[in-house]
Amino acid sequence: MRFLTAGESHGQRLVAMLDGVPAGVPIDVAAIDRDLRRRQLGYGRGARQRIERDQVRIVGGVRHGRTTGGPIALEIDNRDAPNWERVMSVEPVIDPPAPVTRLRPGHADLAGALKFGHSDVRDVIERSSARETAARVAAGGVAKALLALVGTRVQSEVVAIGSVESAPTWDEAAVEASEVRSGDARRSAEMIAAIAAARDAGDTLGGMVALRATGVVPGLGSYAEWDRRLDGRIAQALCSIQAAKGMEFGDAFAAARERGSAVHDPIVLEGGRFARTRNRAGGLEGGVTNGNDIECRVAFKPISTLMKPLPSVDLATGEAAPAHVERSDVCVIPAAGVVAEAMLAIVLTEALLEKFGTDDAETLVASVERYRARLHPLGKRQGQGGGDLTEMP
Ligand code: EPS
Repeated sequence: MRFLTAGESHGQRLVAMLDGVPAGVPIDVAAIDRDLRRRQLGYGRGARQRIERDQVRIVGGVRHGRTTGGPIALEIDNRDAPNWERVMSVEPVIDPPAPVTRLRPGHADLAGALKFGHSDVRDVIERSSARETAARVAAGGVAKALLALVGTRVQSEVVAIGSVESAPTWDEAAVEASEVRSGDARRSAEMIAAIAAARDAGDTLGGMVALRATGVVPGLGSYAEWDRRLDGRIAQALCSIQAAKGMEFGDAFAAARERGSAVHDPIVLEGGRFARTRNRAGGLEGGVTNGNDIECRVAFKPISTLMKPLPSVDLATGEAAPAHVERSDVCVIPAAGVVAEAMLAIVLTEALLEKFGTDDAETLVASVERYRARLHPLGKRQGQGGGDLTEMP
């Protein structure tokens, strides 16, 4: 499967293209729109989200509610675009807007301008903006639909905003009811207060998101080649999200300070099935899914557009100048969780299709069932009855 997005933050629309999705995957447009809505919510979002009402328009690859096997083309309109017609015109304009030249520390402004030789940072901002993540979430909706066929589900929960931390509850109803997507009501209130305080100070806040995939097919990825290790590929996908600066599988950073005997997850047989007494590895060993839930966390820096700007330099004059200020968010961590779900779903779908490569969903599901059944004899050989490497979904 291949996946690309295109489009600018204030251009006409965002586009996502997915190629290599098997035929026959049921696509529920309302479910994709629900995820797009979830991405727009969250305490600390800016005024832009009051303008947008993100909805997917599928313009290729789906017919009568099912994928056809052709490339899937997805579009999401930018409702704000009419207000940016002159700024974003595809054709040259006779009265171009003043260029953006005051570089924002933390944003792609300087690195992007140096790389592409832009003298107007607007050319960088428009594509580096996290608005692009709406297209990722729409594509992730297709991936989620395919994963559902083999019993795999992806969830996210906010576990830190600024210095307010909480343990994941995985209580989906509570998470979705919380304005910061934390299942812990007390911590939610503290997180909201922290965002409000940052906003009042003209500042921004980052945080952390926990991700979990359940019903994961064991054996995805590979230990045999560096670029096929699934942990590395998941890390790449998650760290590619705007503002993401780090991630860990299981509790990797805590485990780095402990001894092996405390860290590795003992293997036991439970009713003829292989099981673990804990999951500190986060569901991957040797770059391969081991059948446990995939559990990881992603750290996001605070948004880099500050209402009280940091000292910077003007790209055009080379003189000291405060950074550019424009409409932005105070905190995007609740939305970042929804984007992270999409990226994890996309990588798991890629890995699933690599292992069970096929043109149609029915054959895919049958192959996965046969593979899962093949894992039984291991338990049988040890006289434990019909064991399975993992729980069947
Ligand atoms: C975003 C839309 C953007 C920003 C945000 C993400 O809208 P606008 O730039 O029109 O306010 O709110 O983008 C950034 C934080 C950024 O640094 O570019 C969205 O839809 O997610």
